[in-house]
Amino acid sequence: MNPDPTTTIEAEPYPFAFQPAACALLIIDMQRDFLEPGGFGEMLGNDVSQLRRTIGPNRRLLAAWRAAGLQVLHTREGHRPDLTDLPPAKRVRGRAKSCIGDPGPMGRILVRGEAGHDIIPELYPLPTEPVIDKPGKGAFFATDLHAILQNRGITQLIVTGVTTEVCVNTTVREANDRGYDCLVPADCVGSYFPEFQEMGLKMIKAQGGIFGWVCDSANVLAVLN
Ligand code: C5J
Repeated sequence: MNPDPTTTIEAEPYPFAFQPAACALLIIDMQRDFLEPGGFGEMLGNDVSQLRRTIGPNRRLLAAWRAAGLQVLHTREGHRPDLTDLPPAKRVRGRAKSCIGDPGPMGRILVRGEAGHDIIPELYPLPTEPVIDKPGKGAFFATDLHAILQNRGITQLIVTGVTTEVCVNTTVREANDRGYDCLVPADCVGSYFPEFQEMGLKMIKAQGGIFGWVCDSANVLAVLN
C-alpha cells in the first residue's frame, strides 16, 4: 500500500483522520478460553456465539491490514504460571467454582502457556507481530505496549477484540489518556451481553468522541482496498 499520509474513514461521531503509517491494529484477547465452545467463558455460562460473530470481520480486517503492510499487535489476558502477578482480589472475584490458575477445560485457566490462553487459530499472530501478555483488563497496565507503540511512531489505534465493555473499553480509555486516537469497528468487537455491546460502543463515541470513534469494519476496508 502506498497510502495518502491522511485518509478519512467514515466513523461516529465524525470522520477519523486515518494516518496509515502511524496507525496500528490492536487485537484484544481473541483467546481460545474466551471464544471457543468448551472454554472457560462457556464454562461460566456465557454464550460464546456472541463473541464468535467477531471472528469473520476480524479475519477480513486483519488480512487487508497485513496486505497493506501496516502494523499489527495482539494481546492476551493471563498470568504467570506461579500466579505471582495475580492480585488475590482478582483470583477470588466472582466466587466461581473454578478460579484463575485452576485446572480448566483447556488447561489452567488464564495461565500463560496453556492451550486456552492462546489466540484462536483463525487470528493467529505472525512471528513479526508483537503479542502483549497482560495481567489486567487494560493492555497498558503492567506491559511494554506504550513503549513499543512509541518506538514505532504509532499515534493511532484501531482496536478490536473481546470483550467490548471490559478489555476493549479499558484499553481504549487507557490509550486515550496516553494521547492515542482510537477507532473501534463495532462488528470486530464482542460482548457476551448484547446490552453491554451496545452501551460499550456508545460510551466510546459519546460526547463528541470522549474516548474515540466507532465505525463498521467495512469503512476501514474501504480505505485499505
Ligand atoms: C476480557 C474479561 N478480555 N472479560 N476479559 O474482556 O474478563
